[in-house]
Amino acid sequence: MGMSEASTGATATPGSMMATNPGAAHMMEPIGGNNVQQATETKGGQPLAFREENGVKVFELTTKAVQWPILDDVSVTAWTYNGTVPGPMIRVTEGDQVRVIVKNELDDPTTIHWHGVEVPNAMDGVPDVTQAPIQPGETFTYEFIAKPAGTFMYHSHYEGDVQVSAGLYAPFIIDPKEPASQPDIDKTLMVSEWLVRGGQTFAAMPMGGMEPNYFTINGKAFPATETINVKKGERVRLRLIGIGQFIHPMHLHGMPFKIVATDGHPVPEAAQLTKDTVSVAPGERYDIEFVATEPGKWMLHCHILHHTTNDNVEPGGLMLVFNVTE
Ligand SMILES: [Cu+2]
Repeated sequence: MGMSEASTGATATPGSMMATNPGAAHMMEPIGGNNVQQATETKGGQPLAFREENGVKVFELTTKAVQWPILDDVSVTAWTYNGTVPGPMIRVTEGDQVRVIVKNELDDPTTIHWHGVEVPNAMDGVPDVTQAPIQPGETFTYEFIAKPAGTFMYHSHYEGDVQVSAGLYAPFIIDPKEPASQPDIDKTLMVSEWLVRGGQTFAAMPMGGMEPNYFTINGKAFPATETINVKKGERVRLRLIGIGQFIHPMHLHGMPFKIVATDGHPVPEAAQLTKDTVSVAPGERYDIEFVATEPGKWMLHCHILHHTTNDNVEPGGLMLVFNVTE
């Protein structure tokens, strides 16, 4: 997806496009690449294994394009970390020395930003500001101490409007050194959007002709979203992460919740709001907790109700079921 291709004027454009700046052409090209493989994994956001080298936790990521199923019969062309959407979860403990080796197998340059993690400036992943972009075929190593504890994420910072929308995002969880009481269920849910038209995938964004027609939680649209099974009386923590370009007021049926952390930082108990809906804006994280007191199949869904459709057909998109049993 280089500028030479963009300047030929052969760019496929979805719908009515308003951008006339040639520099904006990257937004309008379909997500693709020379080597798009079928995804071999079906679940994104799973914990990434690491090795220990002299007290450093070493993780390896490879950026690559895959066909990623968001529904049984709908796949998107996604740019991924290690072949899944979201990419694999990096989960470490506060104070850990972390090294992440990133190999770029995309046709485009990329970088990684450690969103909310307090890293040294040179590790912040902003192209041409804190580092040179990682060119196709190149490898770059990030290294930093994991701090503070909380719910964070990592994502591309290179042409982020396209690359993040295309799937280059994943959870980064830092557990406290001395954890407070642990919930029985601890789920991280990353919310985003897609534009699929004519069998091609485009980066969805809030501009004319680029609005999304699919919406995913952890890379899946309802009914392909995970059903979360909970026993009555269990305490549930959800780490909601907005990583698309739209705001999503996430509403839980059946049981109110408390907002226990915002953007990774704990909310003092006296300040914790009791809510049944929380708007998750792009880049934000909300950790919410509730006790599953009522048996039944309870929905968590976005309350912009168009976001609970698949290509304009309800039900779909940003819905998932909590199955609370005795
Ligand atoms: Cu929404």
